[in-house]
Amino acid sequence: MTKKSCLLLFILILSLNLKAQYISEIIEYKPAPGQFINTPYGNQAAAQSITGTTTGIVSLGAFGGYIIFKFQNPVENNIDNPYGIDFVIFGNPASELSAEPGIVSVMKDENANGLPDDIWYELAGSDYFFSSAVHNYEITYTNPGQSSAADVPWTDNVGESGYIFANDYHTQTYYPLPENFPNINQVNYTLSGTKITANIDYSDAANIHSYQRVFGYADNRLRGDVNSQLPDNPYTNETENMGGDSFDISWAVDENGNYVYLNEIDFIKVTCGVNANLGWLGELSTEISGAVDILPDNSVTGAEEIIVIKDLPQTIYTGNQYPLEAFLFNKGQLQTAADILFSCDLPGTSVDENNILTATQTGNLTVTATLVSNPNISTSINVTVSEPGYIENGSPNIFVPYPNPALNFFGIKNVNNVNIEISDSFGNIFKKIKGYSENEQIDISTLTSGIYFVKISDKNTVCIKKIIKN
Ligand SMILES: [Ca+2]
Ligand SMILES: [Ca+2]
Ligand SMILES: [Ca+2]
Ligand SMILES: [Ca+2]
Repeated sequence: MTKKSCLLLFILILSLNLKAQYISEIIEYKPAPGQFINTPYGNQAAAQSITGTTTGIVSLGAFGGYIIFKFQNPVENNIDNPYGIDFVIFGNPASELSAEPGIVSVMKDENANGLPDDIWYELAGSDYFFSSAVHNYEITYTNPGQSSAADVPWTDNVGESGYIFANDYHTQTYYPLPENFPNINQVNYTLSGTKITANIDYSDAANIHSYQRVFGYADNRLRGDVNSQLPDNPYTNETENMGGDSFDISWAVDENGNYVYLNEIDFIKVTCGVNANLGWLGELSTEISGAVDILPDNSVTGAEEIIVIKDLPQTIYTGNQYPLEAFLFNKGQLQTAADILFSCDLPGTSVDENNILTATQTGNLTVTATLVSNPNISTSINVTVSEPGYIENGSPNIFVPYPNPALNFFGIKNVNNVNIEISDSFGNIFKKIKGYSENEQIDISTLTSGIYFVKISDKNTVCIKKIIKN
């Protein structure tokens, strides 16, 4: 071989290697029930639509639904990639307020047989280490056995149950049909994975919001510049470059939550990571439009350290205690030794040595978590502090709990066949009632005195009312 042809061959190999890869093959698509399942967004053709592109669309259904795909070549965990990011997954969030977080796991074909029969490692995103994450969550969906849309009952392994509600917009059956999913049991089936808590704001029933997670989830961040070859920096809030959701193989953790180094991976699994009902919008369900791998470019630099704060309720109340949690990540890896200090800007508000927040005055509160060793690294969240009152703003006023305050029993007016959930302001649920109709007496005699929230939901509405127990 001449020197010249050798050089040409080298350039050819280089240019082949430098071509970013799209998904080349769908290995498995097993959705949970959902409003898009058995439609053109939720069948095998939908799953195929995300290969070779970033503009397909497939719905994973409710919690636990998943898709497994691969690229033609392994995806390298290359330290020279921008921000360390190895691949990007695109979803379809319409705005910063419509995140439907999917959890991403990766597998290396360690036994080199071409099959995904090795070990899945979850990529630990920003919410993985919060006390609210449930790491071995399992949910079982039961086929309601109807030929058109019907509520799909579920039970989980933490003693809860509910429905994927049928809505008026999608009239087909939501449980995966045998002609589309021959491998899904037609009586019931169980899906599992890590469950994170979405931050959903139900206060305006016409505009229910699901806020973005900070990093490490699919169907979470907005798409950016279609012509960019560079990924979004997941450690900044702005959408940079191609946008979408950036992933670093170095976020991989084992079943105990310890980081595991993988030099490359062969298979990627995306699982809907939230179990939530968005009222008339239906269940929260992750959608995927495609994925692309990222090429090395060590000229790109940006922020690498970020503090993530666990969400508080949008409204907190004077006199209550709110535990705060915040973590420092460096290139997306948890820094357990970091010393983080909380501060508050509202008079009468304080955080004690156990990071418990209390407020004595109403107003708008900014809680800031600052890295003690470098005060330039900080993150803030904003909440409203209110006096405990009677009726939540923004909820349909016709659903009225009475008497309020109540001692041992209360009822709710103007409701028929709804689900009721009674929780405190931390989201701890004390009571669930299915098929409640107006004026039935709800027993709260065993609850301690204080403020509780009554979540009233049916297939069209979710609203939250406040009640005081004397
Ligand atoms: Ca990487
Ligand atoms: Ca979506
Ligand atoms: Ca294998
Ligand atoms: Ca960014």
